[in-house]
Amino acid sequence: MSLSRTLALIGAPTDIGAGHRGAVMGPEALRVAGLGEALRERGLEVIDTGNLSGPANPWQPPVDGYRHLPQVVAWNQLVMDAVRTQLQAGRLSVLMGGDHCLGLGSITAVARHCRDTGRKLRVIWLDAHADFNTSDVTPSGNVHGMPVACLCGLGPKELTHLGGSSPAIVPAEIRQIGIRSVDQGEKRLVKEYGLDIYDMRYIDEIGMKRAMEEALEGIDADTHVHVSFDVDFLDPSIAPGVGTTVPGGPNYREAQLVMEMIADTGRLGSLDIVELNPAFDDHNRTGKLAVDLVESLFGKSTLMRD
Ligand code: 6HN
Ligand code: MN
Ligand code: MN
Ligand code: MN
Repeated sequence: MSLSRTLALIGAPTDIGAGHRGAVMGPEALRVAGLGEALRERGLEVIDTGNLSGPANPWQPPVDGYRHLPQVVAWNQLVMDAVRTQLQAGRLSVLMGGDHCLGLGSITAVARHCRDTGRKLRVIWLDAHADFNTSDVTPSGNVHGMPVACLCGLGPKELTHLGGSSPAIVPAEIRQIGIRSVDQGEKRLVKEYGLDIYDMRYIDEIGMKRAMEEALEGIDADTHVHVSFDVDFLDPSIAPGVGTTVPGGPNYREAQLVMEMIADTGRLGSLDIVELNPAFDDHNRTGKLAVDLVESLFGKSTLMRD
């Protein structure tokens, strides 16, 4: 089974799940940074499907522990349907967010596609945060801090059952890399659910190469790899264009190595690029870096290797 060489870009311009305004501009910043052209240069046929159109951000305080829940549900339904349509058409799907609450809709669609086609799923979640909060423990009510919990069946029914059945994925299908900010109650939950977290301390101690070897272990010809790339994964010194910076993230080469090692699996089937916030960026520097890293994710390397 060989992976598709046709790729669909899906824009989801919203900051509905975030605590800062601005991720709504993410898809356009990625286009301006040349995402489509860069992927074409990698030999892929790229179709830009344009932007989804969902509810505006009413910018309200949380209700029962969730901010903008109805709008978050609406956006995730749109994303789920769009990703599903592209995967069913045999295309690689690339979601351009938007904030990370959209990972829920994207991965729900990917998980369903894997079930329908009898493939295994491996989600590689690149992030400073575990995104495993619930309404009881969230410090903010922002749903971009909750998508992994919802995917694992923990959260409001509208989100946990987005794709019909719940949970959409099991913790054994996901590896989280680069984590360095986990909230107090969230710590207890990720332990209870047994999430496989490669936090920055672990990466510092064993090195990115070994951490990634462990995270990618077991991927075979029947595995669909989904990468959920929260741009705040990167150290803020190289990627200031995000709303929730956390110091102590991967540097430029560590981040490239992550992408190169995922590319080497040859199993990448779908991608989210989320949390890019041009309002915090410096001349689209973070957008350009994201494109540079995505080129590596699609196999651009310094030398020919085999
Ligand atoms: N993201 N843990 C914090 C919260 O409010 O729940 C921050 C979450 C950030 C989420 O960056 O995708
Ligand atoms: Mn995130
Ligand atoms: Mn994050
Ligand atoms: Mn380091």
